[in-house]
Amino acid sequence: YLLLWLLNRVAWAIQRLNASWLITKRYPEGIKWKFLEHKGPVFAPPYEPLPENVKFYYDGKVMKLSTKAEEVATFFAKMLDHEYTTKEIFRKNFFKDWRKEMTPEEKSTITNLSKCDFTHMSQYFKAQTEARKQMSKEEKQKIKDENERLLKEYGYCVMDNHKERIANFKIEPPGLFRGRGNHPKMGMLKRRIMPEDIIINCSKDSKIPPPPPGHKWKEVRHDNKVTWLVSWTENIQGSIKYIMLNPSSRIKGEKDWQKYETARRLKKCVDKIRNQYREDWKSKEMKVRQRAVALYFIDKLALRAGNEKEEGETADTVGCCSLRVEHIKLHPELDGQEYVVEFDFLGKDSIRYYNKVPVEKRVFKNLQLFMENKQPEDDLFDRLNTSILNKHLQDLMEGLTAKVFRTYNASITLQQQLKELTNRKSSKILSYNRANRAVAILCNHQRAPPKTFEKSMMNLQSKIDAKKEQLADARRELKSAKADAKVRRDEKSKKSVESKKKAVQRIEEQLMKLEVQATDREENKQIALSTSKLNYLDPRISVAWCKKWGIPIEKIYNKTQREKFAWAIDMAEEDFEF
Ligand SMILES: *[C@@H]1O[C@H](CO)[C@@H](O)[C@H](O)[C@H]1NC(C)=O
Ligand SMILES: *[C@@H]1O[C@H](CO)[C@@H](O)[C@H](O)[C@H]1NC(C)=O
Ligand SMILES: *[C@@H]1O[C@H](CO)[C@@H](O)[C@H](O)[C@H]1NC(C)=O
Ligand SMILES: *[C@@H]1O[C@H](CO)[C@@H](O)[C@H](O)[C@H]1NC(C)=O
Ligand SMILES: CC(=O)N[C@H]1CO[C@H](CO)[C@@H](O)[C@@H]1O
Repeated sequence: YLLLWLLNRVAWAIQRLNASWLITKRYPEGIKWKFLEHKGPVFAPPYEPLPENVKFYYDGKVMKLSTKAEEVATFFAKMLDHEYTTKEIFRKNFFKDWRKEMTPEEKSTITNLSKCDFTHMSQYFKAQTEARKQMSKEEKQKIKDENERLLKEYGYCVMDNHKERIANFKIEPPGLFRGRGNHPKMGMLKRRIMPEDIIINCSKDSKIPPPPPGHKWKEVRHDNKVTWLVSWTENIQGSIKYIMLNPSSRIKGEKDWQKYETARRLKKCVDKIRNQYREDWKSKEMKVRQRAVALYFIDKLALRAGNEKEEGETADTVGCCSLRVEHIKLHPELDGQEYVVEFDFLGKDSIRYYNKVPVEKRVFKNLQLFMENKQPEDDLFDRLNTSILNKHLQDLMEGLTAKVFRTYNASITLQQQLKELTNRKSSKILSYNRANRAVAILCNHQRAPPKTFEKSMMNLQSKIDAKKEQLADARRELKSAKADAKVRRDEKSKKSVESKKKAVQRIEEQLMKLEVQATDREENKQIALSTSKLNYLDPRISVAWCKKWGIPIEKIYNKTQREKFAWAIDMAEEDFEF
């Protein structure tokens, strides 16, 4: 027996050690990773030569520049309106570096910067900037899509089983150095960074990123004491530049992440805790019995521990520990169920908690005992207060609070409900909201129906009616087109039937969408979904569900929510299990 006990303690110690190690491994000051894999940097796009009609003049005469010289000239042309280009040092530095890029012939011709005329080039770039502002929606979308593709491919790395956001995976394009104030090096050419300049840092057993075709990396290293992935030496000041992990992505989501990790730890030991409090219902000590019944309520009913009043809150609100005799009624039998407890009290934010729950016989008997010889305004758990209960929770599991039970139950319930309610044929969003609602009901996140409810419902209904009429019309048209096609039997009428068919289908789909919306809204009338969504549901469950069913994340999280849950969106895989 002693041996078993000892083994148990050792296992517990290892578990704790492990847990704290996991956390420091991921969010420490000086990270040491075991595994690091990334795709390398994104290089600046190659130089695109100017169109033939854009001219450069030297000493009043048109001159065609070589590609390399032209590229550097465009850097200057783009800055022509800027004060920099009038500064002596800037001009001197630029001219010196530019000449290095010229062919021998260009070098011998172009000897005086004041004789260079970049105005035509400059006008061309201004026109381009203008054109970019006037771009059509589609063109803008195309650019956005491409940026997103790059972010998806290069914007993340894997560090020890976690997908992490990379801060600056794009290498700055070449240009002219500006510097602050009157920097003596201003105007110098900031070279184009090539793969041959790049040092890659990643773990030996990772997929080492391939250099662009025809190129080589300067070096590939494996140093787990640093958190940068890529480095190179910049040519102006000789300083080393790094591509690193996005520090915010690791710190921002950390608290949220830890909260759900705590809830996942509870999942592992909840059975033990439940067995323990069941035992305690029989304890000789009144204090222990009360504690065990309170814990049962917290676990089973997701009650708050209590005494968590907001500053200045005067309403008579209670939680589990501060329940009074008047807040519960005991029914040995009610509506065909045995041992029913009827709760009726004001919880946090003065939301009424009303519930009739059948409980286990032992709990029922204990409650009878606690209520003996008490007045309605006496405390139900007279030997208990919030700090005692919280201390006990800490002893059961590090970081355990009443809220963790809620988070655990809400998250696990969401996961189960999503599994149960979603199938190939169901409307996915409706299923999601139903699952979310099941959780909100569990957590007692009720609300009064919004004032605008009736009106918005009526609006929706009139939309549905209009859509139905439209559908009837479309069906009639299809019918007559079919009849027509039977008589005429030509291509044109056949085509007409096809397009009418499509129209009917489209309207049917639209109608279904509206009807789903109406059902959803009706079911949502008295439930506040956002509280549980924002505070109790591990976002990785939702993200994984979206990935599994191919639902865009925008459908379930709005912009602010996406920012809050960025860590989960980055990290959750399709097969995430809470
Ligand atoms: C450079 O050209 C400018 C303008 O044509 C002229 O004023 C200046 O004297 C020239 N400088 C040299 C060193 O030739
Ligand atoms: C969550 O809470 C409900 C309501 O009390 C309970 O029936 C259910 O068993 C709980 N689920 C888990 C997994 O704890
Ligand atoms: C809770 O009860 C303990 C023991 O009776 C007592 O020491 C403590 O001050 C109480 N805490 C509060 C907040 O009432
Ligand atoms: C997102 O939803 C929340 C409710 O969960 C709301 O408070 C917020 O204003 C919404 N944000 C946007 C950008 O729609
Ligand atoms: C990007 C990069 O090379 N980072 C580090 C990789 O490992 C070497 C070896 O110590 C470090 O010096 C680099 O800074």
